[in-house]
Amino acid sequence: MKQQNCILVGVPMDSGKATKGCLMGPDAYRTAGISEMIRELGHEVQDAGNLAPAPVNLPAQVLEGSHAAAETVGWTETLIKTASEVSAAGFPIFLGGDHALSLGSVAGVAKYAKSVDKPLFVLWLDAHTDYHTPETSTSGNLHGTPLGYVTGRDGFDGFPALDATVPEENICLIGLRSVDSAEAAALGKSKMQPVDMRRIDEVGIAAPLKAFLEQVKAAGGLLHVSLDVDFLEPAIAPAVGTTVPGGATFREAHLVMEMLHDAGCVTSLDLVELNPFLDERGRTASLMVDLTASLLGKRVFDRPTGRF
Ligand code: EXY
Ligand code: MN
Ligand code: MN
Ligand code: MN
Repeated sequence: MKQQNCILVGVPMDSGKATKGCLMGPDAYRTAGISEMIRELGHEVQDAGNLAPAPVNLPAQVLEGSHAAAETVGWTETLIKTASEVSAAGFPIFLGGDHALSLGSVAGVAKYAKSVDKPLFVLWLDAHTDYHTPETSTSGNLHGTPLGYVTGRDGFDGFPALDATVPEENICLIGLRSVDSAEAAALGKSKMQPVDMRRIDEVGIAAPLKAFLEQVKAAGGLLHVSLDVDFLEPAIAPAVGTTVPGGATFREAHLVMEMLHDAGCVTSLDLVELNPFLDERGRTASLMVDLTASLLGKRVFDRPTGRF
């Protein structure tokens, strides 16, 4: 990856679900040394500080049954604007905050991609599909809906109209092991590329990722990576409210990030769902920063190409 101008955007967002704690995420990454890590790898880094949601008054019946809907709509408005602007200036790294931030970060990056006439691809590293709409969600937690929104599914009345949707065939989900029945039904009719842990058990994590990266590069696309802490095996990353056993191992996660670096097509990143309140001595925050380092080129040594 060439030298990047990394722009950290703090998104202390907790409105996508009932449990609190993700609002402490941005400062946990800062405490874990994310800026210093980026600079040590030879990249530029700016910290844009923390965003706040736009003030929004939703009519009461709109999105009723969804938790903290007005606040989430306000965050989405702010994030669409910020993500499209920051994408033009550098490599945005959105420090979450819960996964509902991706309603706005992905929609904003899609808006930018459209403005530069490039296709946008999304790699969703997550135990969950997050493909609900407010109408299909049984929990009413909007952090389970970002892919529903950015692909243009119906049912998001009250949210900003999208400047650009992400084509479903441009989305690859890796790490799936918790899919609600309504999502499974919708997934069956979708063109998204779901890779569950069973497939990873059978063929390894590299093969499906390599195929997706070849698709991105063939299209000359931009690639947004959305990394949810719960993609990882809870034993190595406990600080998340929606843990699901049987996640990606330490090495599988680093291999994904190293392959993404080598492919050279990643243009924006979400780090989401960290809840420092659930962490032991910041070890989950530190792991997420280490994984980001692998995405930005950190290596044990520079393996001479073609030798071993
Ligand atoms: N599918 C479940 C729901 O919609 O409530 C769980 C969603 C968890 C979402 C986290 C961010 O990945
Ligand atoms: Mn998620
Ligand atoms: Mn998840
Ligand atoms: Mn409708």
